[in-house]
Parts: sequence; C-alpha cells; structure tokens
Amino acid sequence: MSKILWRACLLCLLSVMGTAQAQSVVINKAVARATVGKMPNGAAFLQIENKGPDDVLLSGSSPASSRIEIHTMTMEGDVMKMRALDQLELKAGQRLEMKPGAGIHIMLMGLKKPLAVGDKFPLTLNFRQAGKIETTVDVVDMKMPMKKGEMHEHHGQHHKGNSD
Ligand SMILES: [Cu+2]
Repeated sequence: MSKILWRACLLCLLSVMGTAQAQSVVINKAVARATVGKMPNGAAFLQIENKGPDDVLLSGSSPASSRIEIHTMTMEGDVMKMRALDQLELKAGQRLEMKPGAGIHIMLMGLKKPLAVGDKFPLTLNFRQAGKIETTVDVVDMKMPMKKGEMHEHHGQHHKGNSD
C-alpha cells in the first residue's frame, strides 16, 4: 500500500518539477553503494541544490534502514575518519555533490536487507526551510570510487544548469 502512495507522490513531484520550481531544494542523482555480505550499514550519495534561502538538512529516513545519519569523512594524517553531523548547512544557491571516497555522505544505519545492484528505495530528507523531500535511491556497483567515474549512466532527473 505504501508503495502505491509513494508512486503517486513521485508522479506529482515530477510534474511539479516540469512546470515551476515549487521546491526550493532539489535532490538529484541519488545512488547507494551495493553492499557485500552482511554489511550492517550502507552509504548513499546525492546532489542537493538549494534554490531557496539558506537552509539546513536536519535529518532523514528510509524504509531501507532503521536510521539515517549524515556523515563526513576527513583525512587526519593518514587516517580516514568518519563522523556523524547533527545537521548540514546549505547556503542559498549552494550545490552540494556528495562523492564516494571523501566528504559528506548519507549513512544508512542498520540495513533491513543487503543492497543489491538494481534495487531502488525511497529516501526522505528533512530540511528546516524546505521541509521533507523524498527521492529515489538507485543501488549501484561502486567498487572503485576513484577516478574516471565508471558509474552507470543514470540520467534520472538530471536537470541542466538552469541558473536563475
Ligand atoms: Cu559514513
């Protein structure tokens, strides 16, 4: 039942995007790394474009995992450290592109089941100004995040730089 609701929601979201910018925050190209074996957690990467006023990403949720955390990864000396952020600021006009291997990502804590290539699941992000925004995450093969981005061509809602 909730799947049908989600479909309906996605449809209206797409039709809104086609006409006017009713949404001040736009999420594109959401992907998650396929998990191996019984990995308890997964990682998702997406593009967030803030077309509205300064905003803050407060939290997220997904039926795919018991919890969502916003993580940042930094190099401290030779050690890669990952820590959870309470929130993530997004300035007006800011475009954030999460990339595997460095920086900000969305952590799926406590996966309900392994993420297999080709799976899709909904993810809801909750912003202070823009409210709740849902997107669909595609699970892809991301063994080698480095260089040349051998990512599958997922053109989903890619939206050419309409910068006004
Ligand atoms: Cu993480």
